[in-house]
Amino acid sequence: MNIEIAKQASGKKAAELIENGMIVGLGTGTTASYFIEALILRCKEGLRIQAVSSSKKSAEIAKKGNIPILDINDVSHVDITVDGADEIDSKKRMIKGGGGAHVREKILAASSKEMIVIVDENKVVPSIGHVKLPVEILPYGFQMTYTRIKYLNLSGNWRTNPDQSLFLTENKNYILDIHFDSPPPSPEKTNEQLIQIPGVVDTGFFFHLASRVIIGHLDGTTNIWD
Ligand code: A5P
Repeated sequence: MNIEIAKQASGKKAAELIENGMIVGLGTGTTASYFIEALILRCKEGLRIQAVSSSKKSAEIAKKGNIPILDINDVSHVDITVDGADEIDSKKRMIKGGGGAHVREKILAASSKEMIVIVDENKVVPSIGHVKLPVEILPYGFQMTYTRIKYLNLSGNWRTNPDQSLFLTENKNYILDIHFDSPPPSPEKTNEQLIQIPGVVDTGFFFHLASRVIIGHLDGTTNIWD
């Protein structure tokens, strides 16, 4: 499918920007996986890097390709994090977390000197909020946490596994996928209101984190927002 070509193109372009000696933050998701595969090829050609991962899945892919994975608590800094997004607008505001890894992804991105975002062209939108907003929530008192979210006139669905049990993040928390009738006029305000509620670990809103954005197109070309 062409969309895969677009994702792969952005991942490959990002891999070209990685330099010897870097500690690289690995995002999660299909586009991030294309990046990791391209990075493995570069390592086979002689690139020497180490990585920290936002998920077990990305760590597994990298390890299979012999990329050394470090524990985030054993590194003092991350040079560059490369990750996908579910939606991004022209101000580089994003919604992430379709894969349920946004809390770790945000920690990695915030700890990095640079976050490169890799997306296919369909992810670029005039305003974010068409996709559901994943919000990670502590299991303790989660129904009461949801009641307080509903006071904000927001509602959503608890993410489930195929067997209908509640999905658990790698942090052992739940995810509420909030649905907006239309994109929120101020995602920043909505984010502030949500993160002030006890029990909310973090939202999938990412602001002021992306630096370069690599957009992959259906014909396999890319362009970069600096
Ligand atoms: C993972 O939790 C997400 O933040 C992903 O980065 C995001 O959902 C993009 O995923 P795809 O590259 O699979 O579309």
